[in-house]
Amino acid sequence: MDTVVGPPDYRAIARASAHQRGAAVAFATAEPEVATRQRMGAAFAGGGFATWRYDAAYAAAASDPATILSGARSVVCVAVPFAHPEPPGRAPLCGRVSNYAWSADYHARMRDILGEIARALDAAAGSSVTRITCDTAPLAERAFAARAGLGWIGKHTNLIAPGLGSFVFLGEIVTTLEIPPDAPLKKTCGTCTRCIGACPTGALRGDYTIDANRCISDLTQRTDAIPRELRALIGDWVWGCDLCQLVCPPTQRASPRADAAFAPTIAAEAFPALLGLLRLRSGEFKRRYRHTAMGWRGAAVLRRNAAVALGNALDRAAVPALEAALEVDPHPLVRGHAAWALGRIGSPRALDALRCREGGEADGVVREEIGAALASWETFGRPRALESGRKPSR
Ligand code: B12
Ligand code: SF4
Ligand code: SF4
Repeated sequence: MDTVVGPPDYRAIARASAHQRGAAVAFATAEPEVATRQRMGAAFAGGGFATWRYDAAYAAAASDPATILSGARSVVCVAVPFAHPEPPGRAPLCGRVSNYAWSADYHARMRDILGEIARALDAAAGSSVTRITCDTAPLAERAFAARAGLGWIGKHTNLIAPGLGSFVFLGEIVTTLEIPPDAPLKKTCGTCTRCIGACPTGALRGDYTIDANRCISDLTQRTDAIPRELRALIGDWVWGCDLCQLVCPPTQRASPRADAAFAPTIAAEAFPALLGLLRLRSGEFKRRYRHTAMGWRGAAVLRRNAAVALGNALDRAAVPALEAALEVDPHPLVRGHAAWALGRIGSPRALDALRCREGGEADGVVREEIGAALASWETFGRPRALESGRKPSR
């Protein structure tokens, strides 16, 4: 009598492959996420994602995995922990980089892990039945991960995976295979509001949505001017921000073993020296940052971010470097933010530097920044920093 061979156990195959690589995995059906399409549509229409080219068409695509693979029936959702402890040895006048960008760009590592799982499924199915994605195609990654029960979405809008917390990267294998799904978790934040209180810019609304225009992560990534009223709230962050996650109780309680590929190799990757960053030119940028998430937007954006963080450091030691940036930086974006930083520090030399450049600056936007930086003194007679009780350190 012939033995009847059932279909391969795709759940077990994907699980074994993911666990071997330290990743958590859960399964969802690939039906369109109607609630997410509506939520996203409302979020985009409300203007909270103005720096992203997201619209109703994107929301529709991102909530339907068939956009990624025609005939999709299941989504294998993967979470990979990345947070490493802060390296010791932070020096003065250093900026702060979000944990996710301390090491090599996560996309490559995620592609490796997702690719291995996909290959295992393809091999079991005997044909190509998968497509992998991680940030690379429209897909509401958190929504599908939540549907799969890989975790739950917190008020900081990140997916919190039980036992791992929210410092996880998400990636998916969309497949035409029919894989029995997992159930969503029945969890919410309850009455906790810690992330909302910890957010310096008020980006978290408290109803599980975000005004991304105010999020430091977005502000440090955008390629145009950072709105003036938000600059002082950025503090020392030069790329990304982790504050809402650092205070999150389930993340604090979690004890994930982070993927070794995401470990910082030197303290400078977490806390780069601001004066060096302000002078960063393309050769050094390519060598130090091109392979990391901090390399996504180019050297001028990092110099701009360094100027803002130096302004917020309120340390007169930064004035000569900011003065040089205002005078010689080839990028008006950097000159404009250097002007703001000098105005924020507000020492006699800083104000002299601004007055000297006022007539010589060719770019109208930079001239306006210089004017605004001086006006904040001339109108009130004293700098905002002093008014709010903070003093330049020297
Ligand atoms: C654009 C983007 C950003 C923007 C906007 C962030 C945001 N909250 O949407 C900015 C630049 C601000 C950003 C910042 C960060 N990002 Co980002 N980002 C993305 C990206 C590319 C798209 C997200 C998107 O479409 N946003 C639009 C909103 C409206 O949709 P949504 O986030 O999917 O959320 C909706 C659904 O989840 C839905 N929903 C579905 N089911 C349910 C159930 C419940 C109960 C609720 C309430 C909602 C809900 O409602 C939500 C609101 O509309 C994704 C990758 C991807 N393709 O998903 C990474 C991604 C979300 N980012 C990621 C990371 C790591 C970050 C940062 C932590 C990086 C950093 N340290 O600086 C911060 C976190 C800031 C924060 N508090 O969110 C990870 C998140 C991992 C995780 N554990 O959740 C992702 C998934 C990338 C990845 N592949 O790992 N990011
Ligand atoms: S990442 Fe920072 S700025 Fe963005 S929501 Fe969280 S705490 Fe606020
Ligand atoms: S800090 Fe509290 S409210 Fe915010 S996501 Fe974590 S559990 Fe939810």
